Amino acid sequence: MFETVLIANRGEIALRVLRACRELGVRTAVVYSAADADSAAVRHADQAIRIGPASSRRSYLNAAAIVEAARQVGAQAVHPGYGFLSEDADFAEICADNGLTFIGPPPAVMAALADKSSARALMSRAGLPLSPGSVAPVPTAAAAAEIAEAVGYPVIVKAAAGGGGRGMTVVRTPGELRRAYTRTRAAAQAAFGDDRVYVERYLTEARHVEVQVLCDSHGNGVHLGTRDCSVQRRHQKLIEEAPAPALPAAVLDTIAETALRGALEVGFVGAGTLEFLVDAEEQFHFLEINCRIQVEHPVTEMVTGIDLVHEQLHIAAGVPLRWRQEEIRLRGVAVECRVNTEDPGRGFVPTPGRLDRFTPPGGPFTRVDTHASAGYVIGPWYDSLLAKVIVWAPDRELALNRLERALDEFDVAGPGMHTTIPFVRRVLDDAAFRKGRYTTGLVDRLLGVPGAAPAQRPTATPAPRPASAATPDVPNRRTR
Ligand code: MV4
Repeated sequence: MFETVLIANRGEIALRVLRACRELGVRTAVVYSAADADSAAVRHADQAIRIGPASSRRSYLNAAAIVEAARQVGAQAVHPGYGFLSEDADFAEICADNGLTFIGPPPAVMAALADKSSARALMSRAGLPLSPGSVAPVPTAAAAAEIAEAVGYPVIVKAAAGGGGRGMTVVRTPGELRRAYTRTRAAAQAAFGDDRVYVERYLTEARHVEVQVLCDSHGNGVHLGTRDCSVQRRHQKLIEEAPAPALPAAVLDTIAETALRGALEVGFVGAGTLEFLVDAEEQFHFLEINCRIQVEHPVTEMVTGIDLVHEQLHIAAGVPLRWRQEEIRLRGVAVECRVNTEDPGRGFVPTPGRLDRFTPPGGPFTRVDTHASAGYVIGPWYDSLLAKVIVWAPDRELALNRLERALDEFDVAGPGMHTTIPFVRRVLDDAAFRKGRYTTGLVDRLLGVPGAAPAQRPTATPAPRPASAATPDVPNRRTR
């Protein structure tokens, strides 16, 4: 095992990684920006290195400063957390060039999978079912139109360099295609410096189901079952649960086993997540693979009893996988909700500021992952994730009741401060959600977004549309 690991992240995930290191007897060093000098990770780490000003570009995205910090503290490995440099193959390579172990897949595997078009081609070759559409990048608007005609409308134009919902345009009719194609390419060029796009049939009313895998550097792998992450607003997840509900165990097993086969086939190493859409006919389609620890990893930890960050550290240190597939048992149901400092009544605008009161919930089978405490100041520079509340119970009904109980206890207050708790409560109250029969259309329906699909049950009364539903996103948040 490593002697010292450098944690190249902030917020709750920096603390999460720090705790895992400490439990394994690994010394911790954390980098921080000027805005995070008073953070919990800085307080708890064995060493803390200031690497730059608040601006992420000049701190948490500054590869040279991070590598220099690792040299200063004598770290052997770098844990990138999620977001920031966690899926940056160039950073992984810079680490390797400087004799540092990047805690994640080999740089070449990361690069091949970061390109969503290439990931699609690799997974298709490995036998994974894809949503109908192009595998190679689509070179012209005419070629896009041809593919769209073949797979049928609606279609979605996606940037090869995108992912996580960035750089995608839904196209409902042939008349809109040329313009959407041209605009998506231009937007992809501006955002990623890469204008390649591909075209898929757009699957509506599907569920977002993902599979957690662990693969070691000796060709062994296991899957840790599924998570449903369909409750998203503008590709920010709000509620995640494990296992995915209301699907037959045989279907979930097939998806999980197929995902693991794909990961092993492409030489994946580390903790990874394969994303699928599951349609109304219970057919599944590969979307993309994420090469990092994910925000929602705790729900998988709660149903498997396996600490995913421990496993990441062991795998990066070259230790053979410590689990056989038969040893991994899924028990009960875990549900996580994200508590963001945002105002759901005003289009989820971030509400940074001082936390005058902050008392997170407690109680049985209730876990809170947070970096915050009373008096802590949420700055405007980074994402607005304040805390994750995760509960476990033997069955889904009790897990949802337990989450509601935990949210009742959560006391957060400060000047101008709002949280996503009231909106999460509305989801937990929703009849389709309660039954586990919900899709990626759920949040838009609750928000009364025009064109949103009706509820699963056509008799349900639509929620009134809040005045805020059209407020645009604030652009300083990172996608995870
Ligand atoms: C899709 C899709 C439907 N059809 N692709 C969003 C995040 C990224 N990982 C892929 N995503 C999607 N890709 C096809 N061909 C639906 C999603 C999607 C989604 C879309 C609208 C609103 C919420 C969503 C939540 C998860 C996934």
